[in-house]
Amino acid sequence: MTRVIHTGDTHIGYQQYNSPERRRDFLTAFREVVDDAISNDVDAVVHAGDLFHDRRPGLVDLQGTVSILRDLADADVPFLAVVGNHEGKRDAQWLDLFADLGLATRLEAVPKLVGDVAFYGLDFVPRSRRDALTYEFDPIPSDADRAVLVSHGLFEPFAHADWDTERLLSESTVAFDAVLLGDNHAADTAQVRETWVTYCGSTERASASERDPRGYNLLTFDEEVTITRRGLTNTREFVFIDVDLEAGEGIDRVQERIRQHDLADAVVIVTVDGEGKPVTPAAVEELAIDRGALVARLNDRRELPDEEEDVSVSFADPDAAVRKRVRELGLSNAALEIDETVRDGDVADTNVRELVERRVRELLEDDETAFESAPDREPDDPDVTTVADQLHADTTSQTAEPADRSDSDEGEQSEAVTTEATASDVAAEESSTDEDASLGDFA
Ligand SMILES: [Mn+2]
Repeated sequence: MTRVIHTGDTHIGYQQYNSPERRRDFLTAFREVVDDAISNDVDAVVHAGDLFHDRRPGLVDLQGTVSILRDLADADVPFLAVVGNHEGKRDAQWLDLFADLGLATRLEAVPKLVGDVAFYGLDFVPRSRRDALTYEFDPIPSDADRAVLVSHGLFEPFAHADWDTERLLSESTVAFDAVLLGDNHAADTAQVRETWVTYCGSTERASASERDPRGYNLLTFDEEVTITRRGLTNTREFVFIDVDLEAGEGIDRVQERIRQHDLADAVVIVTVDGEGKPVTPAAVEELAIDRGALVARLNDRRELPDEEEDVSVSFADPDAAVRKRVRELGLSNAALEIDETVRDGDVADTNVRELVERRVRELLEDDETAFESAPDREPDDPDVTTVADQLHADTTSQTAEPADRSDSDEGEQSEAVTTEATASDVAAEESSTDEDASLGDFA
């Protein structure tokens, strides 16, 4: 019998909501998974990608990761992993460094045997290159009873899928008993052509859309393949407060609802829908922080007119001018989030188009009015372009060039793009109304 933990999407180094505590949380969650692996004496920890939130993790995050992997290695539990879309670099991978240190095995087309199970790996592959994939793997060793593929991407038959699992399984030179996946942060399991296909889910919430408790999978390979879900107990508490306001109701009603919850050390997500009067983020966030919350965010789904804004712009500070101009566009929070993704220096150029497409789809699924503009100008103002126009113009003009020259430039970005990102990074840090700059289920 062979038992392994299947985890992934740990996103170490993510300073969510600009909170240093949140940054530590992602490392703590990985620590808990590894501690469980050691105390349960499993045969391996399998990581399905996005160990790091981006391809430039900080030194403290790297030190913490090495320390955790060292404890796992000292307990003689192998760490087998593939590279996710967020952490991928052009030449060598962080995972290669850990392998050099004897702390990890990078899974590939040549199997790694654990007990009687042969583990294969397939790193994240951008969609533009998937048609050319041949799914060729080395034969299953004669002393193996089972074959397992570990990969990262949005596979069918799960939500937002763009990767053909049937084709993978039918064209693969190896018959897999199970496919262990990362990328979709929602844990789920299905059967495709007699093969178990499963997502372990993220270990900390990388976006406010991840409401379910976090955990990982425990797989047992015996007469049968058994997939069991295990919950994590030390993840940051998230308190979701959904308020549907009636006409005439406002901040008083929202605050009343906030007071009904224990918010100590929690991330508090207040979502307002319905009608009623304007509610300012500050009024919500201050009360929640007063009551002990670590972080609080207001997500106002209603369409209410904004107050007039001062339109003067100083060009002494170009970054400030960009921030101001973006605010004046009357973009929805959803559009602002996409704008940040496009200009985010941490997203590899070749991934931008795909990430934006995924995020737009998710936002629309969540709320079909997500991209309606904040009506801060007269609708008959001839100077107003629609949000769709803006978004189209922004994404096409900014992604076309990097995408076209893409193949040789998967990992590193040009100076121009890196410089562009500075403004959005600052804007993201100063934004108080937006959620986080994450990519929801796909971050
Ligand atoms: Mn991820």
